[in-house]
Amino acid sequence: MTSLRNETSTEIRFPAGFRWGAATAAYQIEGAAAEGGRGPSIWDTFCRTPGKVLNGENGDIAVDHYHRFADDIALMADLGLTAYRFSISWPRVQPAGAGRANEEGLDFYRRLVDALLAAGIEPWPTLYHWDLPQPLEDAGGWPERETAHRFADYADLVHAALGDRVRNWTTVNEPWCAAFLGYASGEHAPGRIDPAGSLRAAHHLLLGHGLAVEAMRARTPDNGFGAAVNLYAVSPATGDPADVDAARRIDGLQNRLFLDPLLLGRYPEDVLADTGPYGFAPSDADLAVIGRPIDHLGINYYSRHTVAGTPGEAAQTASSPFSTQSPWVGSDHVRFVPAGRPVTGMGWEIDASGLHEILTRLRREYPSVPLYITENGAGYDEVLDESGTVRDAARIAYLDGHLRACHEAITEGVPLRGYFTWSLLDNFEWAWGYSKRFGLVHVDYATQRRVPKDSARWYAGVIGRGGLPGRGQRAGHGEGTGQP
Ligand code: IFM
Repeated sequence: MTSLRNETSTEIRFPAGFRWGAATAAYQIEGAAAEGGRGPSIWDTFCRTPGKVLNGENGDIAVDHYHRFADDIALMADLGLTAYRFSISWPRVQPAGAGRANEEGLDFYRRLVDALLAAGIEPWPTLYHWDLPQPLEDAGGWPERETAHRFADYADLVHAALGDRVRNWTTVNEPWCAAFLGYASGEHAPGRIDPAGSLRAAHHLLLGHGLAVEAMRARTPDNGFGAAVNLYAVSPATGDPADVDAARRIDGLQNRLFLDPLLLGRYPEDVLADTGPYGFAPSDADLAVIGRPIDHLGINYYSRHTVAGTPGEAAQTASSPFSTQSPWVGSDHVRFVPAGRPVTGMGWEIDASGLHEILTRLRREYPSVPLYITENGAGYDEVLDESGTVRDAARIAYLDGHLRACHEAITEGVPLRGYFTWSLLDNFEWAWGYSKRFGLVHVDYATQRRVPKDSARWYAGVIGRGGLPGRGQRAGHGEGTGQP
């Protein structure tokens, strides 16, 4: 490998061709909920259910990206992004979740992709970022096997429209959240509390991924296909066997339940045993579809879980201010405990070393596949200051620390090929409504005015120089105080 470290300036350089991106998702930014023939999704319904989303907010308008995408692409170009990860809204493309495509919906994505390509930015679409068409939920949702087949049909429609200009595709985003927050704890849409159903949902999301890849690959075998999973480093709170067992269980449900079928073609035996009472018995034939080789794996990383298996007080790790139910099916006795690290505005502990741990673990324990960080970022409750900008030094420190962890993994031989920060713009943060801001760019939700934060300028500098200043010159450290 060519040297990634410029010895004279001690700058940390990423490999040539490393993709520098930012990520978003359709329901969180597009708005235009009733335009262009879009149908209702489970998030439209969930947001209208009292007590599910903070302040009763919703994505009807969001940050109006549907109408402002050209301006948003200009912002991306100013940042120097080489790739942009966005999601395609299934109910915009196929309002009933089945049948013919809504051409007006596809046209929006044709225009978006063409404008990205014209700006020299690689489009990196995700086909499912949680906005299931409501009619499919009415027919049983992800716990039903049929939904996986409907997803593959939808993927095929999108691919037929865009496959000539999109090279890299992500099927499903964070199937853990879609399955367990959606169907076990009910913190996310569709808000069901059905532990057995949530395991079937996880399986059908993976099956949908496999079927979709099969369908798309048949048309363009040279395109790249993968899924994006949200992985956590997991540590036991102490060496007590109950805590060690708790860490095994949470690692199993969070990480291995998705990585093993995708990369090894099997489910982890211990997780099948932990969830045994819920009758989860996936077939080998399905696993063969799920486990077909992929071209890249997306990793969404935010934090580390520290867990205990003994009774006591638990930390707040909920994905909703209204959370009451555990999403950890078969392991709901596990407590999430604070390990004393600084936290983001979401209350998530900042631990860049966990990202390095995950990347090197993937290299050690799984067959080699090109990796991308498809999400990484920090949410805060931010306001514009008197100078009219956001001095988000804590976000810069977070990103700096995590990029250093990525670089370290690359120097150790991990095939990490790109990094997409979450998120380009402040947006609708699911059950937290608009209260948490993850963007590099601040959005005034009343006027839709965009103002790049300090972190946007900082990230543009990183992209411009293809790396970070050397130690001693660094902007901050994500593992330390959370402050630069
Ligand atoms: O906003 C979400 C995104 O939709 C999925 N991954 C985590 C982000 C921050 O919570």
